[in-house]
Amino acid sequence: MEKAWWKEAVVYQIYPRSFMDSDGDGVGDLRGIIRRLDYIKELGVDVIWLSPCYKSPNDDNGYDISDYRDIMDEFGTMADFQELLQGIHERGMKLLMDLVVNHTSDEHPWFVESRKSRENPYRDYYIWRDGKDGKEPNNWTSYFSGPAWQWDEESGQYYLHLFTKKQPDLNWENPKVRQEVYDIMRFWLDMGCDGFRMDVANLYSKVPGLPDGKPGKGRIGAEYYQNGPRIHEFFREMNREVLSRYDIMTVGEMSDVPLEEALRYAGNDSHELNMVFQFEQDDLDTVDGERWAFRKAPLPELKAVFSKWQTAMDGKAWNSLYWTNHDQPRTVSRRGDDGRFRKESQKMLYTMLMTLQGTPYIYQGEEIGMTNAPFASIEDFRDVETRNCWQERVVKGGEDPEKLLEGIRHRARDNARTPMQWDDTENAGFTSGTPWIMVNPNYKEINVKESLEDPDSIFHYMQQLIRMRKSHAAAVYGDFREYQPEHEKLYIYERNYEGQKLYVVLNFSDTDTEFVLPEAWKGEETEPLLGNYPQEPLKNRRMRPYEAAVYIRKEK
Ligand code: TEU
Repeated sequence: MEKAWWKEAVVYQIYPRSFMDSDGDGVGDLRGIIRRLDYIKELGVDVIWLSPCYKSPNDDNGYDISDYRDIMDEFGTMADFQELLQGIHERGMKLLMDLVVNHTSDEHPWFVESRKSRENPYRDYYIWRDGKDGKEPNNWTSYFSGPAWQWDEESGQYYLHLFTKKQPDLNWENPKVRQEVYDIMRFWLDMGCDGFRMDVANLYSKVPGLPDGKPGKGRIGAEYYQNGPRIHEFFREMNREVLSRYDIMTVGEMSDVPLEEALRYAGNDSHELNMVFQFEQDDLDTVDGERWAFRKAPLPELKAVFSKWQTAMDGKAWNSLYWTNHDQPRTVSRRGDDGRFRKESQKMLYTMLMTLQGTPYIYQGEEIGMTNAPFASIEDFRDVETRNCWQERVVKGGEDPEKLLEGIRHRARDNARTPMQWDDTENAGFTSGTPWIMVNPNYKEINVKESLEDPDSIFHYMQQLIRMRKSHAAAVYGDFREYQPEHEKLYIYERNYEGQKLYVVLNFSDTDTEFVLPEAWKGEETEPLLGNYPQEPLKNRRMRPYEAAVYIRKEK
């Protein structure tokens, strides 16, 4: 197993809009982040991934970029950015930028040109097609409701947008587009940035001819643009021209990436990317293509997903490990217990993340156990995905609003986007103005100040976890073996690396649960390494509610 700094790193994701507001406009900004760098450093992470901070009309909170070489007005200036980068480097951390190049904003100068006429030199930067029988060129639907095509009156054609109509898809078939993207990447890397998280990175290559997709309940057309025919060629080209020339880290965000594909994108010898975010754990909640279903996946199913990726990638490719991000509900509400056992369950869940093979990603607020928000009505939501869907299904489609709202409450991306809770003062110390989205009222109890004061807090436990990972190579590089996979409440596994052995036992339930020592562990001499309750020896015993216990084999 080849060692690398990005395999040993722990990443912290910042969603700038919701992190810290320094100027009272209710929107987080770069100077706010600068103010909190010591806090992030104290947690013990190595890398900060910054969600997009480029110029943007914010139809999708910065995932619609109108200038890739400048900073969004609400977030600050290029000088602020440089100060932030320097502050990160001075503290021995690195900065991962968000690269959003499947699409641009419709306000990007390329698209402004492109839509002017069919003859415009930028026409072919995007995907334009004639209609079919007075309708869209094909039946593909957008991730954010409705058809994936928008009619443009002036030039008399449709353009493709897999996300909102203000996010037209770039035409990666055009070599000029790819060179533009590589130039943008060089711009940020030459400035000193340390890598990229690549947005919807498996959607760049569409099947030529753009055939109709298979009709069904969920999104239509995905089989013709996910992991498309030229995608690996594009990444090898990008790697040759840009990535291989810098000592950086890359992670491609890829919903619907089968294991065989991930082994190619992130394979040791693939010369593509370092790792991918795969969505299999998230997809467990979805029932029958319903985006807003909120089934809590039974533990054996969740374990099967993680164990499969652990085993299959070992020695061949590298995993990324995450529970949530700016697109997912809060971890403790989704996988743990955000009531009575909030602290215990959050600690247990992150014990798992920090004891698996791969690079762990912590989303802002997870280190203090932030929860889903009690959104009262549709007016409380800001996310374009949610609002579009409401428009389509309730306003136009006449669906039962209460039923849909219930699903949205559980699954909405806004759950992760409420402001970071810094203290128990007004607006949780996030802003002196009016926050752009509601603050979770539980900030009085759940906040950074409280967490730093409480020696038993999730924050301090997370620090211990990160330190443990850094001082035990088996936690990073060890291979993975699972026991009792059919157990409905416990996740039991070991990690082995060059004679170092870790044993992990996790209770995913809110009740005392009988733990029976696996046959293979009998007679081993072990000692407790870490846990979220007072530690007990590794033996047949009761695991307490949401207990996590990590052991290490005694040195001979
Ligand atoms: O997300 C891609 C994406 O399709 C999912 O994360 C999606 O938001 C989720 O499955 C819910 O439907 C990326 C970004 O992370 C997201 O914030 C952007 O909105 C999207 O791409 C478009 O750029």
